[in-house]
Amino acid sequence: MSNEQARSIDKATVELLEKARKEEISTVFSRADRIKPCPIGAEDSCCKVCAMGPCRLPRSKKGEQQERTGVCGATIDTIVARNFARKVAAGTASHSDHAREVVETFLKTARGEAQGFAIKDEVKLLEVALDFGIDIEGKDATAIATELGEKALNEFGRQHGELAYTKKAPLKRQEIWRKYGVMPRGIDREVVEIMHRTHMGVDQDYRHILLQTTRCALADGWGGSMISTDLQDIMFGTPVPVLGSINLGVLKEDQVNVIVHGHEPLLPELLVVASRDPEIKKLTEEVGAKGVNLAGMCCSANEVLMRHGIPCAGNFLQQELALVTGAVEVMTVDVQCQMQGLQGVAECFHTKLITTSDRAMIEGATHIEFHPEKGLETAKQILKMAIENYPKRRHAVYIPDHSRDIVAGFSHETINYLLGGLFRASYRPLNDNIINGRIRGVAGVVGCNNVRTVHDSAHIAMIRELIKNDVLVLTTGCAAMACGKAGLLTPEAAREYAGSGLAEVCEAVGIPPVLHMGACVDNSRILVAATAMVKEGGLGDDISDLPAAGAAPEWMSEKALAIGQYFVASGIFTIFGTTWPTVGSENVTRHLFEEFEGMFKGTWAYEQDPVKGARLMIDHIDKKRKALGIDKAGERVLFDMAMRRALG
Ligand code: SF4
Ligand code: MSK
Repeated sequence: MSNEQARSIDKATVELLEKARKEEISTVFSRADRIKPCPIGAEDSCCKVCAMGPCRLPRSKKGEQQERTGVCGATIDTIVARNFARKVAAGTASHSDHAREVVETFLKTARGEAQGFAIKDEVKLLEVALDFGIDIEGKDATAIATELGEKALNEFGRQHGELAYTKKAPLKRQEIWRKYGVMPRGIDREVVEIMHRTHMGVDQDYRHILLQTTRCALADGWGGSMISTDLQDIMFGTPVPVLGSINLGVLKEDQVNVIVHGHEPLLPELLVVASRDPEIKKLTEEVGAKGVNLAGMCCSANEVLMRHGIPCAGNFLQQELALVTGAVEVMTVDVQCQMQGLQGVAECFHTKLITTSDRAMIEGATHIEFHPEKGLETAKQILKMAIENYPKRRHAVYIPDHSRDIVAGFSHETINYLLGGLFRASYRPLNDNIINGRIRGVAGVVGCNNVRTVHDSAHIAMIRELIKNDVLVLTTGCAAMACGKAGLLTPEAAREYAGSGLAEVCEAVGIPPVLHMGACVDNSRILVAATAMVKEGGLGDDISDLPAAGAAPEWMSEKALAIGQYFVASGIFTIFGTTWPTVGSENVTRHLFEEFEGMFKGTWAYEQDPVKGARLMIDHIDKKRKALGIDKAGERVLFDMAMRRALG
């Protein structure tokens, strides 16, 4: 096996890694070979929050702590908890600042100030307005949207009370949050409070720090991320299942290739519109190209795939490799998960890397800022640059011949409709199939790629084990893309990979055994789906009662930790792979892995082996089935007419 083959289970990735090596192009893979992870940082036993440090408190090889405290007396527990809290704050801030941008664009759209945007889903507008307590009687869509935008914006700066969406959670869950004082007040406030509490000499009780960490994460899941998802749906349309394609083979040698990368779907939505403009089509023909081929990367890809079927070029570890093809005229990036290494790769080719957010610039890249007021103009300007760049390809193009069809776009609303039908849309059939044992349980497998593991391998190993054991998988982010590349996102995958019970249900409904629910912020859809299952009845009265579990087997970003923390605080058993950031403190780890169970009825776990991780999830699901009294397969009885009449 070549070095490259050992880095990824995806053939397109391996082929382009080989090309990068031969051409001496630096990528995340080659840099990871050079830079070994810092052992002290890996267990987060280093504090640098004041200039008397940094204070390093690593354990010896025998596991003993040589220094018990930092210079100020801070214990290893305080230091590790502070580091963890700051990561969750950064993750929450990232999702929520994305949400803020969405809300501001939403408000401009409602006021008629945003170019190219509209309110597309009026049904969802009404539903979300009701969630925010807006009186919709006698008001038109514009008035409701304006009021909703203003209320949503207030959620960020709110100082007291409870975030509006927390009322959507099961009542029992809300009571738990109130009992432990973790009900989020305002999104920004919870992030700021973590930064304050973790400043030198403030909160120095690890359990207390972790309570605020929980409150902050809940402000992400039941705040920023949920707002983002819902308002995007209202503006761009709630996703319905679409056929798309995935992997680097979606790039086209004879077309102008434009990749949208990052997280905010605002500009990408307008690039979709602009790419269909007759002027753009004419300019494309003039340079001898057969069209503009728009493709997505990372979560921007998930957004445009789910709503328009735009092809998805790849996930996190493939971003530089897309440019190594030599076929990309322009890559736009906005915020999050975009590597600075992209610019170095772009410089090896004719590719223009364009930063588009006022919050993110990359040295050497072209900066064309997106503002909703002239969004469509900006989109056209970018496409024109790409078209002009097409004749400047300097190298032979190499596009791996690997791409697959996928079905994506399973929003909560779609699952409701698909399972229950148009006239009785509900989660009843899902709950019934869980109760009768055809579906053993539900797992959310989400999150990133991490170059310290074999690209995509942990996602696929874990998910195959889950579906083989009749666990329906909901997926988002880079995990979803890994599934697409491995052929798990088509209805046919049910027959090939799923256990007989799950396959039977999937085939009856015509869905894949793994449902692609969107981007990172769309993990909020999983919370909504879990809540809908509870409210449907028969599976307990809280999310923690459900036979359900979560995982991020290849996580790398701070956002993943925020997601994991709000999953756990919502009552979901959650497993992370790759590495775990609190191993420096046994107390902090015990608190998160054991004591949380008693408090939040959900807990963290860490397991590097994805199949063992899946087994732990299945054990948890079985434990919950037993507690619900549905662990014995129900006898399937065929009702004759007399029995039906007796039912009344
Ligand atoms: Fe060291 Fe305390 Fe300063 Fe942290 S806050 S760097 S432990 S002295
Ligand atoms: S893009 S956060 S690598 S899922 Fe959302 Fe992928 Fe993780 Fe970024």
